[in-house]
Amino acid sequence: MFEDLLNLLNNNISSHGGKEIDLEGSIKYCTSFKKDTFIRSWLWDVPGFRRWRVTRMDAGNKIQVINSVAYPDYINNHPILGIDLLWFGVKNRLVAVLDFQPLIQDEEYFLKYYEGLKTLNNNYPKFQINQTMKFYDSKKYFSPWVLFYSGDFDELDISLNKLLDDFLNIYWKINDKKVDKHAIISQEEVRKLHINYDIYSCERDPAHGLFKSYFGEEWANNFLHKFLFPLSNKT
Ligand code: BLA
Repeated sequence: MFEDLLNLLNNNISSHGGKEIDLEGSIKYCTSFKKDTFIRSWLWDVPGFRRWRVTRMDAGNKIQVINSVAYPDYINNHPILGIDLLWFGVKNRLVAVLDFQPLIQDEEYFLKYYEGLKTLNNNYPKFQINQTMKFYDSKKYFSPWVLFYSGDFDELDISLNKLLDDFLNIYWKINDKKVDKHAIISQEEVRKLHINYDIYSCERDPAHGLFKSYFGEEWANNFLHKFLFPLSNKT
């Protein structure tokens, strides 16, 4: 479960010039005190990006997770790529969120970067936002075209692999343009917005409770602050 999605994502990153950066000890791999559960992460150095991380949690037929965030270089004001895929086995429930997370909520910005995502969103009606977010504010770092599904996995009559593949290819179209000479946001402002993204996400992320229950509080705190959102420690 999710193995194909993970391979698709990591292969896609490496085929765009991504080089794996080695991660230390328990950040790279950690086993749970609960049976047959582990979490494994990858950090990628990718042209055009200052950081791209991937995490996979495997708790067999209880929980499966793939999570990834790509932060473009500060020189670009491109949206952050956000992927959060979770499957809860007991209820066969899928939570899938894929977005080009906007640095700002601005008409011109949306016009510039969201044509592809808008089309993808139209093609996946079941992923059109039809529920309010409980943990996050849907107007902060989420776009109006976020693909968001929360419900029975069997009611989805689509291939998640195809969706992820399409989603990544559309994101590359933005990033293949290299440096945007007509950036709407200055480099310094982009840096501040990335810091705010990490602070905000670290505060809100429902993953903390999940990690605490499988890997302990100390590991959960360390993982969130050092790996998932390292800029959250900056003021
Ligand atoms: C929801 N994400 C969740 C939930 C969990 C995680 C446990 C709650 C699921 C539920 O409804 O029961 C788990 N989040 C994780 C894990 C990691 C993590 C395991 O960061 C790290 C490995 N979340 C993101 C990113 C996006 C995102 C990048 O990390 C953007 C695409 C979105 N996750 C997101 C949203 C929800 C969610 C929108 C629903 C929460 C809500 O309703 O507010």
